[in-house]
Amino acid sequence: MGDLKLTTVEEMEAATARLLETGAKVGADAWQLRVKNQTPHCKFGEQGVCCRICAMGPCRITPKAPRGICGCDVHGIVGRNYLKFTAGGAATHSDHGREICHTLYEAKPDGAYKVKDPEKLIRIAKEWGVETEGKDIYDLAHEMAETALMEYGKPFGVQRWLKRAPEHTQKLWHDAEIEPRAIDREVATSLHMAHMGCSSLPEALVRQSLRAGLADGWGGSMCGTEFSDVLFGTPKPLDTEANLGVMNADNVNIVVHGHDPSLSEMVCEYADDPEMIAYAKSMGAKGITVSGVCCTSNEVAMRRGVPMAGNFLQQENVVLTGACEAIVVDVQCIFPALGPLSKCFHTKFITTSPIAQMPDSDYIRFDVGTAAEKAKQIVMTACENFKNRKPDLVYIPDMKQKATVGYSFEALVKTLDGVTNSQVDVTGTTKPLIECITSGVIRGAVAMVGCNNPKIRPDYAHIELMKKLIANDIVVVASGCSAQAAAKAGLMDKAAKDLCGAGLKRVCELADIPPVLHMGSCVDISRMMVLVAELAKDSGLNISQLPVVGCAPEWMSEKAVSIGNYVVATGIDTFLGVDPYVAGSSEMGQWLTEGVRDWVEAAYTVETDIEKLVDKMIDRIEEKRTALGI
Ligand code: XCC
Ligand code: SF4
Repeated sequence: MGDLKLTTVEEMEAATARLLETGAKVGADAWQLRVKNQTPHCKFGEQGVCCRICAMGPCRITPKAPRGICGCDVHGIVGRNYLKFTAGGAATHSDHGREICHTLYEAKPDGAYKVKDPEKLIRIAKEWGVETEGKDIYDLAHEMAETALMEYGKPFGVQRWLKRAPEHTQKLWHDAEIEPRAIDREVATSLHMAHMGCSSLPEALVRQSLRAGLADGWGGSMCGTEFSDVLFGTPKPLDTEANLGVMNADNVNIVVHGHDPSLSEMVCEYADDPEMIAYAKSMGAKGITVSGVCCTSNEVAMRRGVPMAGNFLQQENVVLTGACEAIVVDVQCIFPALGPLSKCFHTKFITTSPIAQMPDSDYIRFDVGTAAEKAKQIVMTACENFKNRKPDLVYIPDMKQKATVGYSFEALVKTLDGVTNSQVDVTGTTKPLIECITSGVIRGAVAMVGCNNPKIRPDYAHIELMKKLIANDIVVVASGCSAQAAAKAGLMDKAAKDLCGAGLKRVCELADIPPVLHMGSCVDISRMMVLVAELAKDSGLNISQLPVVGCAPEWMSEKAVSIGNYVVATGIDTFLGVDPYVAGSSEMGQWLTEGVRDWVEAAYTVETDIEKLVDKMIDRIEEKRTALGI
């Protein structure tokens, strides 16, 4: 402890440059090169003013052509595009959640998938009013899986999970008519509204965007998180490592990438199997190293301590090491570039999901029924590929950091239990955290989430923002690629307490936590929703009064916009470092940055200047404190 040396963005960039030299040697393409070909981007697209939802178009709005052929104005076009963007994200997260429910439905005591956290299953069953007494845990699992699956298409009523929110929040949602009904319905309704000749009123389009977002965060994503915990265990703090240096040149390297833990859990299971390790040895390797990229990595890091090779814009780097025997992917955020790139090396690019099929990949179709044998086949394929490695192409940057991860809501509450001087019993609540915030030891919290985007120097915004926040005694909870940026830099090492202000440092010491807490993958932003809901209930405040904000400084995906919408709709001011293609409409800008506040007590701030972005967040947190008189 105390001897922390952060890995700087400059060091990471130097490592990437060295890997790109290998790429150049073998004639590989790279995102850095493709960005150049795509710059400058289409101005109409950037501003969101291009419409091609009917075959009379495409129409694009300019001062000389202020309306499309149907007469739609720029606000309608930008608004529809924004809603469609949201619907894409909500569908994606929610379908991931649905897959998890199906996996739970197939769980068997002697099968590949088991119920690892029966207590959590029972807790959720009670919450949902499902009878648990005397029921076999697997019968209950199947019943709960089916009940959850019904949430996707039920004809009447609103999402069950909404009841977790404080009553005040539920009332806001009800009054604004944004309570999500069936999950699939909100996606379908969004597409319906955005069809030619339906909604072109920004207010209506924004309202549905919030509703579709809520169907994700308080619907599909929450199913994904909660039932993943039931199946694979609720994360608890554990130690791991992050950055490319976690790959091991002596071992068979398998990199898991994507989002759905159903696949990666099985791959990890088999990679630990003595029979497989012996097989790797018989191929000339010393063992097997599994590491991860993107949210699949977060899932297995949180539950198994599997190291994180990197985040979104590092996915090509793992292949460029020349030491990757197989990159095994499930769904989402997978560059189609991995196909041609892996062909420049010995790497096997293994796709596994009917949802994410790509050229130049080996497709080993993975499903719940055959999970065990397919996972074994994947691990064996990787082992057999070890001998095809070209030693002169191997270069793994010697770069990694220690990270303590695994802060599920449950783990967080437990960890913070001791950090209180309270005379009253606060066990199992968020009250210790509230005390820290009220007393000013911690000024507030920021939820840092989202991707990398070449429009922002990769990881720089994540890391610099977090450093400044913790120095100002603001605790950071992180997920997705933002969490991985933190881990790679060293901010999830407990020694990072030395970068904090005196108050947060003290809390880190007392609770034995790092100042940036890894809460999981992007569907796990639902954990953050549960956290703020409980903070509000335990403090008697509204969520919007808490000195808490959300931030996605480098986001790129449709999912991120869906997330932004539900975070705002939950009452949390949200700060974006990249514009969601709404710059072309003053009315849409007005709705998102101000108008929605009348409905949900929070709104967006878009600020592409990173320095200003962090200052604005700190100011907002201090404003909230002042309003509370703390
Ligand atoms: Fe994908 Fe989830 Fe973004 Fe990372 S943070 S690039 S969405 S992996 Ni979700
Ligand atoms: Fe053009 Fe209207 Fe068709 Fe869009 S819906 S492409 S604006 S005619």
